[in-house]
Amino acid sequence: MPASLASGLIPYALGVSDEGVNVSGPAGPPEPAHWAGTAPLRLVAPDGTPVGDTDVGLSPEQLRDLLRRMIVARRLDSECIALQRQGELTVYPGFEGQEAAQIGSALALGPDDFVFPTFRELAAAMVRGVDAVQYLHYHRGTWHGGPYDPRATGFGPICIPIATQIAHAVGHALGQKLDALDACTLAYFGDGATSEGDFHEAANMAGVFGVPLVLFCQNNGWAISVPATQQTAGEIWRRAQGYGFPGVRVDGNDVLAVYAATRDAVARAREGEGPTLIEALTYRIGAHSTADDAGRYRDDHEVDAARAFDPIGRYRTWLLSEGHADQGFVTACEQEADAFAMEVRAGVIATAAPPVEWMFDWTFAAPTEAFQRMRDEALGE
Ligand SMILES: Cc1ncc(C[n+]2csc(CCOP(=O)(O)OP(=O)(O)O)c2C)c(N)n1
Ligand SMILES: [Mg+2]
Repeated sequence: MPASLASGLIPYALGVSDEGVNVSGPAGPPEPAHWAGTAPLRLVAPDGTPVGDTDVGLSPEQLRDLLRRMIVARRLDSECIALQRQGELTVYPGFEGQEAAQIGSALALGPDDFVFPTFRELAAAMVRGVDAVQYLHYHRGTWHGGPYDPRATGFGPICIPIATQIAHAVGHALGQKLDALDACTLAYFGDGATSEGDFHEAANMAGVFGVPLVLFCQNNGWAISVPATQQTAGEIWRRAQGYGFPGVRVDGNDVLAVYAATRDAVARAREGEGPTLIEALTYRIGAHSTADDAGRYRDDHEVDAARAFDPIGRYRTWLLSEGHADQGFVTACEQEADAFAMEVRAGVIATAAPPVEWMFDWTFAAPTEAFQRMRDEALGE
């Protein structure tokens, strides 16, 4: 374990330079604008060279698994966009570029921990064992939130209202604390969510009650068409100090750094040391969702520049150069990803709409007259 991590979060969270260091150095490609400011925790540079202690306690097999999961997740993501374009999904929010942030963080959790997601964490959901076809029911419009079992997977229902899940996560974490469980809760949210009152109320309460919570912000620099610079004047990770717990800024496209930072936050939570706010700097290559045209507000040059920070290319280069995997492994991952995407495609297309009466049957124990009328009309009775 790197010395900085072994001694806890605070050394690299609060002791880093305030002077706006671009750790790529002057020769490196320009980082996305919202990455400016405090240098994030980074173990592998964008070109794949190690810049920190990459021994985060994972075996070679686990290190390979990180790459495999990222390749499979990206392939599935692109298949979902195709499915939406073909009318098989109603709307779909892609996550290309955010694979490291989601997979590195989700893999740092234990089976008894619980995740409160937004609507964009399909990659994290798969780490938790959520069935992808069941997850996609939501986006096909055949079920609310997906029919997967949150208890069995430790992964809550998809949450569309921005930031509301953070308050739910605090409540859940408080329950874990009161029950003295050896477990924690992780809430995912975006940079835009931190502009909501719900974020503040939840973070404040989390600090006051010292709950076992990881607040994981994927800062992609945009809340639909609003750039982070227009909605937040300060750095997100710093807000933690005001709530009385540590904040961490991590390179969200460096899967090892994300894993290390989340693992430490999880350990703090389990040890009764309370919440941690992680700001993962990332960049989403695609639009906000299939209902959005990012070309109306985002410059293509920005997207091209961000590709230099791709989480998969960087990690693959590192993994191969360290001798933990060879090209044959990468090819096998790509083949697995293709086969999996086809399997999920077939599963999604085979998913039929549930009977219309279900919409009514599970709403009221004792239906009102007006409700009964609506039911009859819908069913043609
Ligand atoms: C309470 C609420 N207000 C507005 C919206 C509409 N909306 C959907 S996504 C989004 C932006 C979210 O940005 P961010 O939190 O950065 O997440 P990202 O989409 O970038 O992953 C908004 C405003 C919503 N879903 N809920
Ligand atoms: Mg965002």
